[in-house]
Amino acid sequence: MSLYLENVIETAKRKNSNEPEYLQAVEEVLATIKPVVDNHPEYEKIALLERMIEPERIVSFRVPWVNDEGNVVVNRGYRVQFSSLIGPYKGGLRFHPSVNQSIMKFLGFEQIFKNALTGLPIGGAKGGSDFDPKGKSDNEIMRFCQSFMTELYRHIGQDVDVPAGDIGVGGREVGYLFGQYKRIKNAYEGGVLTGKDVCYGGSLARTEATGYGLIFFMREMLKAHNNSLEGKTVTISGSGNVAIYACQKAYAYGAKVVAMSDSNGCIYDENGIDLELIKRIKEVERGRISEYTKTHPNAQYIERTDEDSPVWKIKTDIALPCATQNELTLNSAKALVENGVIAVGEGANMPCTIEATNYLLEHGVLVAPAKAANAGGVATSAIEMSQNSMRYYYTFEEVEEKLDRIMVNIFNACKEASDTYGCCGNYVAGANIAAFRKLAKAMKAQGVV
Ligand code: NDP
Ligand code: 2IT
Repeated sequence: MSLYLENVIETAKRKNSNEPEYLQAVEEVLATIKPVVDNHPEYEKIALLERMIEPERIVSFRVPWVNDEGNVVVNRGYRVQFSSLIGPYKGGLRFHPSVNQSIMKFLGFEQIFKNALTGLPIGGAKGGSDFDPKGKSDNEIMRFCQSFMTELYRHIGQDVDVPAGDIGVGGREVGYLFGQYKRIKNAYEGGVLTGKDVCYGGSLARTEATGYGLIFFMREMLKAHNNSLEGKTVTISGSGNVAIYACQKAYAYGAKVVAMSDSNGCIYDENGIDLELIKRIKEVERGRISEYTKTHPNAQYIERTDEDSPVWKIKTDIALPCATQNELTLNSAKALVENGVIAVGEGANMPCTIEATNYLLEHGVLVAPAKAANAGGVATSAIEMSQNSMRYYYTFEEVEEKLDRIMVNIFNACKEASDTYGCCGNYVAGANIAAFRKLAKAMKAQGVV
């Protein structure tokens, strides 16, 4: 690694020693862009890498709200406005008890690269709270969202920063957030949030977009290696928004999904997962995946007992981690390889540890990296923003067709970069390089800001 890159990493480690996820994301990118950085000695003088890894702004705030028992609860809210280089800050909101500054920064950092890959004019951001939506009533969720937005509203706007959903934030939460924003601003700024319901300005196919996009990317990657989804066995972690629609599209291409999970465990159904049942349990009843076996007693529920999810021990051709960061460890990667996995597609953000990714690549497994493979969600958010600006709607088919084209372009960009820089077939490096080249060019063009 060049001295400049080494120095940047060392300084980042020193300045952010208590932020492991953020450092992991930065190191993964910096380790792969060496060939580009080596070709541009001028980057060091203009501190290009130092500027790229430093968020433009971090906002952290108190979120007090009243629970159903009448007690006041205080959570912490965040918005990391990482980069406005190529468009307004853009990225989701995560409500999960694990949320902290390190996780917000890693997600914001990854978002810059992902958004650059979409080819659309969106910068990078992430936000959220350590609020745990599990077991909360609708009214509690609404009061929390209203309190959260009462602070967040002053930092966002349809040309400034446009949040959306992520873990724990779906259509219901976006609705409450939008309602409060509109009330405070006394203006209908449709494009201030994406992931809205279609009845008040949302885009058709946004709900499906991340999962569908993941499968479109997988289709392209397999095609480039003379393979396809047809007849393949698929296992998916998670059973939320991304997992559900990845499952739906995998079926549409003739694959068979045999396992899905949540944070407590996984179900294995050798006849193929009954997706309608999963949707009812997770989307309507907001229940646990273990309930699946009540309707399908022949399916198996395997409880999680340690950090390695049982879902990766199941034999599969294609593994799709669609739950959370670092959910696919080196142990899991070894189990997958032993069982003959062909491809891993990252629906979640940074689901594979660095050791797991390296192990998979070294063993000839195709890896579809998160920044590229799950970019369909944010790309469709950008399509939602453009529909809001035009005050117009595209049909479901129109949005899906645009999404498909974007995912094809993203795969081609990853492939071109990996071929050009001598890491043929390594789309992890390809995605980082393709995005970095664009961002570096924009950063140079805009001067020292
Ligand atoms: P949801 O909240 O809809 O679903 C999350 C799923 O992941 C649930 O099944 C949940 O299980 C599981 N999960 C969450 N945290 C953990 C954990 N610590 N360990 C094990 N399982 C966990 O979220 P999404 O589907 O929207 O997001 C999933 C992933 O995809 C995230 O990494 C997100 O950043 C990424 N992503 C999402 C996009 C979107 O458009 N929504 C776009 C791009 C990426 P449980 O119910 O037990 O918590
Ligand atoms: O990680 C992600 O890309 C998202 N959660 C979606 C972000 C968005 O703005 O649609």
